[in-house]
Amino acid sequence: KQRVFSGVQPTGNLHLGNYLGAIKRFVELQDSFDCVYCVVDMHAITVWQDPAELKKQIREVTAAFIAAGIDPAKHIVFNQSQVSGHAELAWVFNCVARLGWLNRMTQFKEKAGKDRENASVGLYAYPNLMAADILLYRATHVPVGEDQKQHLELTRDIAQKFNNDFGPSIAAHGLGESFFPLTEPLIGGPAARVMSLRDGAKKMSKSDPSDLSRINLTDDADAVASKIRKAKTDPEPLPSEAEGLKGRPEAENLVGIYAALAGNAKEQVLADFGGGQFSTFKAALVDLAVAKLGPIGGEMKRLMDEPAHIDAILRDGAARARVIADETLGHVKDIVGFVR
Ligand code: AQP
Repeated sequence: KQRVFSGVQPTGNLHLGNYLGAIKRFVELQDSFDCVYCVVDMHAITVWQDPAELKKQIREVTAAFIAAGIDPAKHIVFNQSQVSGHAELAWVFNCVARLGWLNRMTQFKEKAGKDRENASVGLYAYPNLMAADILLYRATHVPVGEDQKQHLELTRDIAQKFNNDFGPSIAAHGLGESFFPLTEPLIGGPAARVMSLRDGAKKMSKSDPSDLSRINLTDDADAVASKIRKAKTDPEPLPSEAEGLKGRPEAENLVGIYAALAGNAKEQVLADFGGGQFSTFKAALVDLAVAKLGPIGGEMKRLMDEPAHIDAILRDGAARARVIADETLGHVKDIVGFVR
C-alpha cells in the first residue's frame, strides 16, 4: 500500500475548515492507504504558545482525529515532538533548501506580517520541517487544504534536489536511482478552502480574533445555529445554477459547506435551494451541520475527559512511527556521509 502523511497544528480551535479541508479526508483515505496522522506540535511553537494550553491542544487535536473516525490501531496517530527524526531530517533539509525558495513562501509573509525582523527563525524554516515530516515516512500522498499547496511544491523540490545532489551516493548504498518520492498533494472536494463566515475573501482560520468567523468542532448546537444565522450573505436569493455564484463569495462558501457536509455537488444543493430565501437555506444548513458535527464534538469532549487514554494512544503511535522514521534516517545518514 502507498503511504499518506498529514498533520494538524495544535494551535487553537479546530474548525469546520480543518475538518472539511483535512480531517474528513484523513478518515476517507484509511481504506486505501497506510496512514500516518501527526499532531504537529513542533510547528505550533514557531509562534509562541502557552505551555499548559499547548498540552491541552495536542490532546484536543488527537481527540478530534479519533472522534472523526481515524483508527489509531490500524493507522498511526502521534505527536511530532515524540519522534526526534523530524527535527533531525529538517536540519538536513535546511541544508538542501535554498533561501530563494523559502523567500517565496506566501504563508510566511502572511504570518510574519509587517514586523518580519521579529518573526521566529522557525516560522521561516517551517516548510523545511514540513518536508521532513512527509519525507521521513516517504509518504506518496498528502491530503491538505488549498492553503498548503505551495508548501507541498517545496517538499517536492527538496526531495528532487536531495535525490540529485546525492544521486551517486544513493546508488552506491544500493538504494536505487532516487531515494525520496515526489509526493502528490491530495487537494480536492467541494471544500478544499472554507472561508470565514464574516468575510468571504478570508479563509476560515483558528487565529481569526472573531469566534463568529468560524464553526468550531466543539461548538454546541446553539452556537452553530447562531453563527450560521449571523453569517454574512448578500440580499439576492440563491441562484439555481453554479454560474450564478460568481462574484458572491459568501453565498458560494455556504453552498460549498453544505455540499461538503452532505457529500453532494454544489449543483445539487442549488437545484434543491435555488430561488429560495437565504433564511430557508440557512435553517437547513444549521440542521445538517449540527447532525454532522454534533456527534464529533460530543465524542471529543468525552475523550478529553480521559487525558491518560489519549496520551497512551500518542505514545503507542510514536513508537510505531519511530520504526519507520529510524529506517529512513539511517539511510539519509549513510547517503549524506555521516559516520554512525
Ligand atoms: N479554511 C480552510 N479550508 C480548508 N482547509 C483548511 N485547513 C486550514 N484551514 C482551512 C487545512 O487544515 C489542515 C490543518 O491546518 P493547520 O492547523 O496545520 O494549519 P493552518 O492552515 O495554519 O490552519 P488555520 O486554522 O488556518 O490556523 P491559523 O489561523 O494558525 O493559520 C491543513 O491541511 C490545512 O490546509
